[in-house]
Amino acid sequence: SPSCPDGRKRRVCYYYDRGIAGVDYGEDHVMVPRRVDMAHALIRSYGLLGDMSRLRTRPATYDDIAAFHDRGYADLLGSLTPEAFAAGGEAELTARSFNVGEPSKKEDPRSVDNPPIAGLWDYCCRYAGGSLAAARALAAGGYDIAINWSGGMHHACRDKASGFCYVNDIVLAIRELLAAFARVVYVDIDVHHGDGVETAFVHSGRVMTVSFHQRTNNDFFPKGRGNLADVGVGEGVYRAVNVPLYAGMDDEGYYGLFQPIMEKVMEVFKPEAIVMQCGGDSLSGDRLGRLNLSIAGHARCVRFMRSFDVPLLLLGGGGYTINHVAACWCYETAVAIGKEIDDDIPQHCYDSYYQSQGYKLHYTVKKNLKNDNTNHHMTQTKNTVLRNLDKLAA
Ligand code: V1P
Ligand code: CA
Ligand code: ZN
Repeated sequence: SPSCPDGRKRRVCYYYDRGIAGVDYGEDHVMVPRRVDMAHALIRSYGLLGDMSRLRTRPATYDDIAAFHDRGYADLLGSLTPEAFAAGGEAELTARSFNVGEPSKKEDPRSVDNPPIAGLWDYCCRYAGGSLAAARALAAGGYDIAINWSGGMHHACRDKASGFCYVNDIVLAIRELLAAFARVVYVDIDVHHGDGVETAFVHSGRVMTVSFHQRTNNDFFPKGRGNLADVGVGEGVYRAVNVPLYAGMDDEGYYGLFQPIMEKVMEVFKPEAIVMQCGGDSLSGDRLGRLNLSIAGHARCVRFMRSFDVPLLLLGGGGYTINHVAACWCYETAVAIGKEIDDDIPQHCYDSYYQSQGYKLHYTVKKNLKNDNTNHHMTQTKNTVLRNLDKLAA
């Protein structure tokens, strides 16, 4: 089958913690944790759970989280409640100092990226616990691919929340992998730049970070990050890779950059493990992103990373048109397993969400969206990145 060109199956383990489905960022917020429950229900309805080990997830502990995060920040996450925040005073001030319920356009709830949500600490421990358990399963050698669609919170910083992310489960997972593997590559196909992960390892010679992301007038979130010229610092020079893209990018243009760049990354850096953030906001029709990838185009990148036969950690991330995201992560789960699945969505508890796409997994991308990526821009970007990577070749 096309998802398994080398004819080899992979041992896949899958982490899903039901405690995440009910988390609520607020009525007007675009981040909907229930999309992971939708993906899970779809995965189950396609019968894919039988092709993977579903392992228990122990929520991350305070010490797990404090291995990367500032203790003052971890303490805030562990103690903040929506009630204490609303009461004002010390709790609100401390929260705001860590960018939770951050000050922005006054009293406009829609502008609060990181709200002081109910069950905040529990939520962080659960999604981070999944990524940590997945990393440990790969480090122990029992599995080839580990999946946690509730992880991938790439913007969280050591001492502050950012872009809907509170705890950076990716950084925690990579640190865990570094105990078993000499070098780890991180690749991020979320429409946003993976700034939290890049910053955490910008000096590291053992972690290469690669992000493909949208760039519009230099003000697309996170503002000012992910420039082609940002290549890492000190031991980390040429081990940060940034691929800025303009709106309207299609499957062909995206893969035309992804394939040669990741091939070169694998050749010169020779990682012993891969962490891939599969944010679904790079898909066509996303509420925040303006790229034009199909599910097949997005998943082709996952299939390509899988083909190297290096331990692979698959994580979620952004994705704001939730029916598209759930369909995408279900399809990518099938790709990980090496199984082709039918385009017709089986009857299940969430099937009404897929009515607008004719109950098909592979919905149709926008036909008349302008692609702002010229061939000239894409060739220049590719050549600059490949030239930088050449400097790492022995
Ligand atoms: O642009 C900003 C902030 C507001 N200023 C202080 C800067 N925030 C963005 C954040 C996007 C986060 C993406 C997360 C991820 O990469 C990983 C999970 O996908 C933002 C946007 C926007 N269009 O960029 N926040 C919101 N929209 C938003 C919309 C509705 C409700 C709350 C926030
Ligand atoms: Ca990205
Ligand atoms: Zn994103």
